[in-house]
Amino acid sequence: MTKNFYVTTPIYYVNGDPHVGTAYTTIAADVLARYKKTCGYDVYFVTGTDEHGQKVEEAAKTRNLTPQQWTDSMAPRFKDMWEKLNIEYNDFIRTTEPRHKDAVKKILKTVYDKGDIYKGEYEGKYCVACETFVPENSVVNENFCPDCGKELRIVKEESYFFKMSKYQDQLLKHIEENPDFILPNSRKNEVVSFIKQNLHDLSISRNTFEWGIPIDFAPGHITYVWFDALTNYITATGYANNPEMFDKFWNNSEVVHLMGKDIVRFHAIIWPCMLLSAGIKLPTNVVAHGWWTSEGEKMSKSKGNVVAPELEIEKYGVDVFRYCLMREVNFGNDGDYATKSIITRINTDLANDLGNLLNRTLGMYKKYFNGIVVKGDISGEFDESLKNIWEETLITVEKSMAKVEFSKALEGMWKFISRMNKYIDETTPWTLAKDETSKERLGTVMNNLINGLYKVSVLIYPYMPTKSSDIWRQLGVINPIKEAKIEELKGWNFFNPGHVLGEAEPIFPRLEIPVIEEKKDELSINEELVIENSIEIGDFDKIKIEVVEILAVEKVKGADKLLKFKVKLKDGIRQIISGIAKSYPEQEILVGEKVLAITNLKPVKLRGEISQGMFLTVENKKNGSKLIQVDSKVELGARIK
Ligand code: ME8
Repeated sequence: MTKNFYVTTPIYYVNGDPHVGTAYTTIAADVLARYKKTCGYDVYFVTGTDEHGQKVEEAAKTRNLTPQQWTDSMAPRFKDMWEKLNIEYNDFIRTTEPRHKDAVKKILKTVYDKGDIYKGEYEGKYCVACETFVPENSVVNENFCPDCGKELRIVKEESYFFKMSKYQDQLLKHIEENPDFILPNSRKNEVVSFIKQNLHDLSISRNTFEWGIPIDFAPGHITYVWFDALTNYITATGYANNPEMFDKFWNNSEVVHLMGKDIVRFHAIIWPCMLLSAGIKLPTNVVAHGWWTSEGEKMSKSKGNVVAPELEIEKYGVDVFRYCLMREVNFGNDGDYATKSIITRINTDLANDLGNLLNRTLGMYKKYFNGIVVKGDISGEFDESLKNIWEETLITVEKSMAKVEFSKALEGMWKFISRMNKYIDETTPWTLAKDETSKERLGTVMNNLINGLYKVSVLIYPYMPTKSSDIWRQLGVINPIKEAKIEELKGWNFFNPGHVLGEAEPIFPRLEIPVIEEKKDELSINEELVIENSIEIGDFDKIKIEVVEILAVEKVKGADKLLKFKVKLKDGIRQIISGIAKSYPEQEILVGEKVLAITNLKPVKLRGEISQGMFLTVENKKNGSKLIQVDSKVELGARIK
């Protein structure tokens, strides 16, 4: 009997375009789906968009659109992106579709009939960006969301509650009995300790806005968007209207939900509780991956560092982009998307290791046997070790994929690829070729290599569907690689004598690491700066600048530029003559102001008047030199240092 496998991504909010984060989960799901197909499973893979809720309603409003118009314009952008990334999903679900509304109504009714929904009042804080209720003890800085940092809204409204607390023990028991229910382990521990702090009942209805699925037993209320969204996983498998399919891809299937760590609690707590209440089987695994940053920083539109998959595909090609994402970090860990490490990864793993192996092998086959497969039954030194590593690789891949550890599976494959490169160096086909008596051994060595490449191409197919198919073409295999099965990789003789190999063409070009222009830090300084006519600090200390108060001011007779001031210092009253009359036609306004003056200048006489100091002024092109005024609260005599 064929085994069934159902894999999902989160359904993404339509408020932003897909980016490297959403691409990551979707590529991961595609890799898993394709891998399971190579294992002989009947696979169903669903992705989609989450289209209800306050966030969407408000976003549409700011664009003068109805929520439906807004979501209709956004959903295709996800579909387009998934096509570009070669995502082979079976179904794209939109929560505004009638089939989904039917499913939500059905599960609500079932849970309600069970007595697990009651009417109450919700009073508390709500994060619209995360569409989540935030308990008071999680609020940060008095009114901000602990997850996204946005300001919270106070909500006080009649609401229907789901008795989630009732399922706490049952859920804990399930997690305990199914150690792989939540993967990776670190996330499981986090979820378990959260549950142990006691689950609260969940508010599952809203009645202060309209964009959602109405609740039959609660007129005026719409379904809380997460209760609605999580249900998509059963909508898509026919919960409301296709019992046969539901039986196949839910009840009798492995069910794996993939998501980022941001929403693991919704999937590992709320969703299983909903299913327990509705009497539906729980998923097999809830797998949360880590968070991507870009060149070491959190991705954000305002910083302009959001990694756009289109651009990456243009630079490296789809398959290489998919490979790098899956290989760069362990699935549960956070990762940084940095050009330098991506290019290093491409050059070492793809161009050097795999690309070279393919080229060398096909090049030698062409040179020694004209590209036509020969008989080769002379096993020799190193063959055993190569074959052993292959056995290990198969086990590593199987074990890693069972735990959804993509990078570990790839690591295992590359161990085999490295072993094959080493095998070439050990067996030195070029030496064997020189000796006519070693011809058959040479054939065996070369056959081991083409067989190894055939095997590897099937294993890398889920990650790089096009490149692996290119390898098959170069090996002269005409069947479509998507039909390949891992089960068939047990032997070592895929090629019969006489088989014609294809032409070798480099499939992974080496790339140069671009010299990335140093990002100009707006606050950066020039440490080499030379300052002309610089003075020592001691020179400055000689100048006494202090705060003085203007007591009186008048024009100096016969000098239309000069004003005569009486100023108060800490130790008495002085007279200062200043050439700022043009800047202050109504000089009286200055009386009472505190200004800065140099008070240790040698007194001089100007137009017969003594000046016992000098005001500091700012040259102002528009309206002449102005005094530097100081806040009236600053103490008289305060020194400028
Ligand atoms: O949460 N790194 O939708 P969403 C890694 N509609 N993954 C990232 C990421 C990043 N920087 N940014 C986003 C929702 N993701 C709900 C889901 S499901 C019933 C409802 C990925 O558009 C990751 O998978 O905010 C994360 O969980 C998801 O996008 C959040 O997508």
